[in-house]
Amino acid sequence: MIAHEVVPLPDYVAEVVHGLSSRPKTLPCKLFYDARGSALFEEITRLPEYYPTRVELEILQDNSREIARAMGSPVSIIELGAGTATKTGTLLRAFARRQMRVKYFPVDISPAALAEAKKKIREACPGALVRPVVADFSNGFHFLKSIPGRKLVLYLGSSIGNFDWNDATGMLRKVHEQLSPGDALLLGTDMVKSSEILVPAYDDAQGVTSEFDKNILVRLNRELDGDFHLPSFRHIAEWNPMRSRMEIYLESLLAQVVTLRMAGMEVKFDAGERIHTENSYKYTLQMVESMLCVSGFKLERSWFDRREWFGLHLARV
Ligand code: AVI
Repeated sequence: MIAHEVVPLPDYVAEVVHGLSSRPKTLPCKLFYDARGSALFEEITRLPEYYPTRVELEILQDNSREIARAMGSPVSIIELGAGTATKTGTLLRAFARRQMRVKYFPVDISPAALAEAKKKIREACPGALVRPVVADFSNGFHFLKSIPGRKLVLYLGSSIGNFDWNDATGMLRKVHEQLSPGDALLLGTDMVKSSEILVPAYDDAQGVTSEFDKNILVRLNRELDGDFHLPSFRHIAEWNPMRSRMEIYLESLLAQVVTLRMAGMEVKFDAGERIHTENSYKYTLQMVESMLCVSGFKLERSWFDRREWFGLHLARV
């Protein structure tokens, strides 16, 4: 008798089947972030065209003291989606000048990223007490309740911009529910600007963002036994001023049929047909204020870079 090994299906299969059967076709942008995709995103943050990471860091460097002063009494600092905590050192040092011991709780789904974060913060701010929290935000934010004292929650990098309005406000509301009066949120948002700056930031000359986008197909080929032929798709980045967002697509260059064997699915593409893989919303201050307000927060202060390309917003519970 031949024993057949049962390979469990990844938990995102239903979303992929639904997305690729829809019109227009879509894929969830969370699929970008396997090991290769996370490394490619790190590479994107260092590209000359991709300004958000650099500009946000500049705002933090220029205003950390003021942010710490505006926050007031000793706080526990919790960073959602901390990754390797590349930007947080400066802010923690500013808090260290004002309070006896800085308590920093980086939160991420990846234990490897958190280990790296701990190492980085130890170097940048040696006195800080670092307590990594492994958590998947799709299970909520209950972990916030167990962190003692007044809290400052950081959500940096304009990661909020990858959610549609309802999902963004839904997520912020869930964070708000776990906080107490006096606690605060420091939210990073990429601001509306000219398409001449935005489009190259999402379609760089070296093709790293294109590789990042196509990595979703590489992942489906590997994890769902697919046969996407990468050269038959091209990466597209468009500014949609009506919806205030960058839209990222993969466009089929020809009529073709792709098979995802483990999902039991055949996907037909017309020439020029697209898969919508990501949105990245760009905000005005008014949009930020109403997003925070709908979620229960009150915007207290915003800091910008000199060109107002990126904003950091302190909002109070
Ligand atoms: C993670 N996120 C904030 C990035 C952004 O700018 O929306 C993801 C990204 N996609 C393409 N380039 C960067």
